[in-house]
Amino acid sequence: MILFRNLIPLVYVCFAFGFAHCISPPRGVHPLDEKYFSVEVIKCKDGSKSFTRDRLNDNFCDCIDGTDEPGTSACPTSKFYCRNLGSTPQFIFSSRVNDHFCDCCDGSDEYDSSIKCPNTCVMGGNIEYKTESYISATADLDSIAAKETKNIDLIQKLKGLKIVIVLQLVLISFVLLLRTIHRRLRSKRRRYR
Ligand SMILES: [Ca+2]
Ligand SMILES: [Ca+2]
Repeated sequence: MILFRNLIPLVYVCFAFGFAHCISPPRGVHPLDEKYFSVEVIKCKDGSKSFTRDRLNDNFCDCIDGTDEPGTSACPTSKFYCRNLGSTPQFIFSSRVNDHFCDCCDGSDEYDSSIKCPNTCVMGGNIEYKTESYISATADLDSIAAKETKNIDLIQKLKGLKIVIVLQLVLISFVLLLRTIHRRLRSKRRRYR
């Protein structure tokens, strides 16, 4: 019966705010802090005051230390936790939440932004890793292109050299032919004398 009574408000919250609120942990919260935020009245971590659960991530700063806004940029002192599954989890400054720059490799910091951050965690790193890989790949392509250009230049030079050699051979053959004709003519002249 007690369990049933506890379930009624939960079901109501689920219908009122969507089932994601029932299943998902609060946004920007470290897994070890999930229990801390699971109660109905939550204390600011600096002990200054308390706030009700509906003020958690409501985009209004209630605690000076930012305890109530781990998932928004409302409190300048709060930190957003990126889960980054498949890579390294990290905390980022709340000012980086929805600032139109991808900071978490799972893209979770830009959940309400005009830009869409791809999840690059499974690619073995973060955005910087991806950018570095891209730069590295671009550099490799440039290097290959430069090598190909050098090879083409070498082939063209060899072709030019081949033409020069062929022309020289033709010239030498022509000279030899002229000399042979000249000798024959001279020998014929001697015979007629
Ligand atoms: Ca709040
Ligand atoms: Ca960001």
